[in-house]
Amino acid sequence: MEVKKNQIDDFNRDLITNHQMEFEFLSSKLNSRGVDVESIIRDMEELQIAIPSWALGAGGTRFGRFAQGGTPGNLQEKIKDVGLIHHLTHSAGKISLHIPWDIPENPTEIVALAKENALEFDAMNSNTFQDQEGQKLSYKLGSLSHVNSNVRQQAIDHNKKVIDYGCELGSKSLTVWLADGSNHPGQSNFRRALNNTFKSLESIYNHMPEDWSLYIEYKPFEPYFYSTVIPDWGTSFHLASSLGERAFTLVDLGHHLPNTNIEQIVSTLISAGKLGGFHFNDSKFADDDLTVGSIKPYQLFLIFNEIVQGMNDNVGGNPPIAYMIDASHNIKDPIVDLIQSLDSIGLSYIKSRIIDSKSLNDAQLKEDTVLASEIINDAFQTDVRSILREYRRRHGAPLDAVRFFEKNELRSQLIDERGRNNLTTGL
Ligand SMILES: [Mn+2]
Repeated sequence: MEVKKNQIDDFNRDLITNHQMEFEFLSSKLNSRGVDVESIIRDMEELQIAIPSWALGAGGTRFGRFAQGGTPGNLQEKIKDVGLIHHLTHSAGKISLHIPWDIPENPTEIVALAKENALEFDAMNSNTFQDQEGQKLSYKLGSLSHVNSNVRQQAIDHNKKVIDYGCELGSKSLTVWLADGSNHPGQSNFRRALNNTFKSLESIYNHMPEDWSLYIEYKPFEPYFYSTVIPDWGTSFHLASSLGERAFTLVDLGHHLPNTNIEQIVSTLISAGKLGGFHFNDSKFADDDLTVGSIKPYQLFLIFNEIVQGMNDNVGGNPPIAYMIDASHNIKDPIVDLIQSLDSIGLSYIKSRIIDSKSLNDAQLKEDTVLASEIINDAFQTDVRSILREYRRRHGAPLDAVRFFEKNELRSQLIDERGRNNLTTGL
């Protein structure tokens, strides 16, 4: 399926007058306050969010899965879907593959297709949280932390293989989400499990080429409910610091207990130069994988504030952060949902950029709590949607990507091409 330039031009024609009015009004207001709107629009080009290959199909819950028609049946179609999302937003220029769900059988062809769709390969994701068909040893009681060295070696070899696949695609990083944990007190020796994990990660780390990075994700519970081997950022940070300078912590928004101050974690990690990756999603209760910014947009804005300020000073020498949407949708059209997530990310980023950071700093130093909170609130309450639209317009994208997708019945076209009942690999 191809979206033509004239389709986008026709769509934008109806919205352009209103848009221009709104954008000019907001720009002049912000410019008069010393905000350089043009530089924000320019910098948005750098804010490319990776789409994971498992997010294009219908997600399920442990109770089942409801079919979505026209979802991708292979890696090629997944790349085309991400290409479409990028074409409609100019914000999703990266794809993140999961092995073994998306093994690139013909890397040369896959690299060419990604290039055709203006996509780069972001972090590779390994999987030792499931047993695969024909797998010799089971991960039921752990993988990198397992008490049996043969199981650990199998998990290490899998991660090395994922790095090798990534090298063929031009990826530069590996994300390890370790599901290992225990369900019963006494089942696992915490110190042994952590030590085994470190040794396993060390072996994986040493397999990475010089220009690769390792991202270590953490999660407090699920799939195990008594303990997790890497439950929090402190454990991830400890492992990353012990491994070396190319190992980093990865923050996934959904991997925190309720009410955790995630923006403070982000701030601490950037100060230490150890924030490698960031996974976006939203949640009400646990790791719900809901649309980014749909439940807690204020939190997302505060996180971006820390990222923008932290990366500006960057005293800790933090490398550029690898962003990815890590969500799974079982009700909405996955493409529409990803576009809505990208909208939320873009808006939060813009709002964090219009914070009057100099006045905020002055207020903090003058101990003026009220003024400091007013400055933060003023940025959050500003409707910055016209800046996001202007960014999209300048890159030949529709002013409203969700409406464009629906108005042009793009899902129906995908169903015509791929069928109504095809299966997408993934969760
Ligand atoms: Mn994640």
